[in-house]
Amino acid sequence: MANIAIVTDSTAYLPEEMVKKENVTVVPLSVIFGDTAYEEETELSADAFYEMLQKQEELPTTSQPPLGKFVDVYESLANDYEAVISIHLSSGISGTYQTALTAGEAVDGIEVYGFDSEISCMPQGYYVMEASRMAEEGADIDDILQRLNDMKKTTDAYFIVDSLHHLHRGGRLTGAEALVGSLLQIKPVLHFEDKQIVPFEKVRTEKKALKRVLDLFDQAASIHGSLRATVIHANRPEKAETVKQKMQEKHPNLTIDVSCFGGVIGTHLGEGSIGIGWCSF
Ligand code: MYR
Repeated sequence: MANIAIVTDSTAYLPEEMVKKENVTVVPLSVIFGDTAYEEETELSADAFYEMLQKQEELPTTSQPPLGKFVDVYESLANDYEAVISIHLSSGISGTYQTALTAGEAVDGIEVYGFDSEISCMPQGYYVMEASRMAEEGADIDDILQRLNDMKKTTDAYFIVDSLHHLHRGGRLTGAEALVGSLLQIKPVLHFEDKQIVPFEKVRTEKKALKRVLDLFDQAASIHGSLRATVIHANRPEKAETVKQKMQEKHPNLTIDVSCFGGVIGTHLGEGSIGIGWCSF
C-alpha cells in the first residue's frame, strides 16, 4: 500500500483544518504590489489583500510558485511518503500545474502524479479534501485518481465580476473580444470551458446574473441529486451568506460552504466578485 501525500496550491483557499492536515501541503502563489511579492494566505490573508487593494493606486499582479519551491516540497515529502498527488489550479490560467509536473520529474525517491483541476478555489479544494480522505484510508494511487476524474464530471462553477477589466488586464479572459468594447456595461456570467475562462452568458445587471447562476445550480442539483456547493466571494461575506441562505432554503439537505477568492484570484477577478461552485462527492 502506497503512502500518499497530497500537494495543492494556495488558490484552493482551503479551510484551516484542511491546511493543518498531516498529508496535505499547500504551495503558495504570490501577489505582487509594486516591488514586493507576498505569498498569499501565509504572508497576505484575503482580508489584508483587499485592504491593500483599496489603499494602493497601482494594481497588483500575480506569480506562480518557483520550480525550486515544488522541488523542495517533493524532496521533503520523499522522507515520509512514496507518492504525491499534486492538485492545481487550471493549467489554462496559470503555469503552476506545468511547473509542478516539471519539478516532479526532477525529484528522485518519490512518484509525483499531477492532477489538473481545470478550475480553482474551493472546487479545487474539494478534490484535495477527497484525495486526502482517501489517502488516509489507505486507497491506492489509481483509485484516488479515478475518483478525482469521476468528480470532474459533476464539478462546475459560474461567477460574476464587478468589472471585466481585471480579467482582461491579466489576459485570463478567453473568447471575449465582443465584450471588450462594453466592459463596463454588462455583467457576464463566466465559467470554465476547456480549462479557460470564457463568458457563459451576457446579462445586464448583477441581480439577473446572480439569479441565472442560482438557476444553474438548481438544475445541477436536480440532475445530480447530492452535491456539495460553495458560494465564493471577493470581500463580500454578507452577500455570500445571503446567497448561501437562499440556496440552503431550497436545498436543506445539501452542504453549502462559504469560501473566498483570496489575493491571487482576487487580483484577476476584482473585489466584489461572487460565484457558486459545486461537485458531487
Ligand atoms: C498566476 O499564475 O500568476 C496565477 C494566475 C491566476 C489567474 C486567475 C484567473 C481567475 C480564476 C477564477 C477562478 C474561479 C473559480 C470558481
